Amino acid sequence: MTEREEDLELRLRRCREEVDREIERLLEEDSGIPERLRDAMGYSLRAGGKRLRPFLCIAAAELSGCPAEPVLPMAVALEMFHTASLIHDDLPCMDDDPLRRGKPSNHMVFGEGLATLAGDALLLWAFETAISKLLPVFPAERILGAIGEFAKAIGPSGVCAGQVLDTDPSSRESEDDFVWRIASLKTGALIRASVLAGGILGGLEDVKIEALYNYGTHLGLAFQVVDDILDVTGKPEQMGKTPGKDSVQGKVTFVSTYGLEKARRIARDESVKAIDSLSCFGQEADPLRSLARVLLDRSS
Ligand code: GRG
Repeated sequence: MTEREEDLELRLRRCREEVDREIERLLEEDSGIPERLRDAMGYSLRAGGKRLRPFLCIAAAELSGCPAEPVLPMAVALEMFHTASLIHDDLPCMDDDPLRRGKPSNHMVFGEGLATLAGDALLLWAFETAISKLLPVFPAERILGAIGEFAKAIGPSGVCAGQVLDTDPSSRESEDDFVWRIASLKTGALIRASVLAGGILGGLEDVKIEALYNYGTHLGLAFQVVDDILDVTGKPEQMGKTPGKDSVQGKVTFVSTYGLEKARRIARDESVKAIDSLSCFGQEADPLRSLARVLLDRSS
């Protein structure tokens, strides 16, 4: 492992610990949540996960010298929504997966009704948390900017749009760029919003926000291509979910569209483009650069 990769490992671990601590604190703090709902939300929030979106948000905020701690509520909000989307994605009416993050999916433990509500509640708790905890710390226009990017990324022209294209056969299109559209909406939009939210809260100037936009776009694509590759080549313990489901369900993926080798090339190209997007930053962007490199290693 290179020195930079070791540094990234350490940063990722620190971020995971901070996010996990904050999640525990919030779960304890809100006494208005019925116990069953708290259990269901807590089950998926505590089930592990790389905490990649919080890491991106914090690393982007740090580009302007902003410390991690005040940005933590935004980082946790991104993880809350991400977890909500995984709960809903696993439901029998969607991808119908009994396994997530190496454990039985939420609906397998709590039933479909409560799992649906746990996802709904996490989505809305994300906004409640971000707004209430950021307001005393950041100027209102930065909070609005960050939350605006978040909302746009996950709504009807973001993650939800991507999920419809991915799961509804009637929305299928035949062109090659369909798979790019699904990936950039279903996965890329939230990854991009994570870096944008951090950058905006940190007060970066427009040209640097644009660089983060490009970085997030390419990183999000690389991430989904790698996820598609792992569905074919990965082991259940590496993925924490059922491998091989994409082809069983007839999903349009980068592997089904281009084959394994070309998919690997696309992942590499997108990762390089992500790194190139950061040319206006100095060493302060090394964690974001290293992440794009390490991400690729997962698929080789
Ligand atoms: C909750 C309103 C609402 C909408 C959700 C179901 C749905 C709409 C969207 C599904 C989106 C989805 C599951 C995209 C896949 C993204 C992806 C590649 C997830 C895996 O992310 P990792 O590897 O997972 O970061 P961990 O477990 O590490 O967090």
